[in-house]
Amino acid sequence: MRRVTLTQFLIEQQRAGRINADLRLLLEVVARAVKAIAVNVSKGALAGVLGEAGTDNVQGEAQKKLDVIANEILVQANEWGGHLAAMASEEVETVCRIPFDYPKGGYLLLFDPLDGSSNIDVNISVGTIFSVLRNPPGDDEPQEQDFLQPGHQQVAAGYAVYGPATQLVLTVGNGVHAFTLDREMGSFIYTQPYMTVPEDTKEYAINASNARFWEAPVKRYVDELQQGKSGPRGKDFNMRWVASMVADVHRVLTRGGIFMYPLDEKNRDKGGKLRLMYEANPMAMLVEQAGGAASTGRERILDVAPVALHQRVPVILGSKDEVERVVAYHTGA
Ligand code: AHM
Ligand code: MG
Repeated sequence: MRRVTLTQFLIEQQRAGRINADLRLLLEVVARAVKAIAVNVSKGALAGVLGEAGTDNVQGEAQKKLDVIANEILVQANEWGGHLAAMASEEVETVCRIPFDYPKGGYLLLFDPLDGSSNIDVNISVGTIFSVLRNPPGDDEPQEQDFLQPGHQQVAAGYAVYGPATQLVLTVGNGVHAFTLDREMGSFIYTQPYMTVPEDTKEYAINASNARFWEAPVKRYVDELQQGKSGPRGKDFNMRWVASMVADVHRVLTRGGIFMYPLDEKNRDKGGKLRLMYEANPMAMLVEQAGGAASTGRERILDVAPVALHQRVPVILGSKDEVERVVAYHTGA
């Protein structure tokens, strides 16, 4: 069987006029960084990379050593290629600038270097999430303001999941495509073209320990699912919660379902739990590109006008009918 590599896939996307040479290079470099992160994640205790780094990130959360390592790998891989105007990372408070001795390009790269890092020490899947925007013309030294573009302006988005296999899932606005890392060859092989979120679902993902903090529409929706066959939905639902958004969303993209980190009494002051620019927007683009839907409960995620780099939002995404139902419960439609 002929194997198509990520490199070949990207060259074909360029030939078809869907991406230019700079965006191709950008995605190649992100993929290379992801391979380096995968090596570190898979070595675990052998490389002494587990545990706390002894520092807090901008969100006031304790950083794991691998949070810091993954961030450094992404920044160092991307700063010299000439394709970026600047970067922003969930782990860094301000805009990451391109060192003055390297050329600058037209794109902005945003990432969550290691999502789900509370799972690292227990050997459960973690991931990297990224989003690509255009640098607004005329701004040579991008400021935070230049990054604050709504998610529908993303030109590419994707994630890597470091599970039993390492997979890279990406979109450039033409469907969702998945690649699996062949560790012996060191290359990503095209394994799932045009992923689609199955419409019919019997699976939901939410951290149910927060149930007492949820708003009424979420309580109602989950309560109806839990009533199973004898309730208004007339069928039984299964629940899954990995607590790595990448792994939970990967499952939704693969076999359907709904993923929710809604607004609740605990996270209301912050606006939600998950980050708009590094988590919600890229995942929303992927899910929409796969035929699903993504909402805050009150608004399409990709239409949220960002006000801050590290802004948080409620996230409800997955199979379209289910997301629309949760939105209807919120809006009373
Ligand atoms: P992180 O970026 O600091 O790892 O936090 C985001 C993660 C998501 O991957 C996951 O969906 C969520 O936090 C889990 O939160 P909780 O532990 O409250 O269930
Ligand atoms: Mg995260």
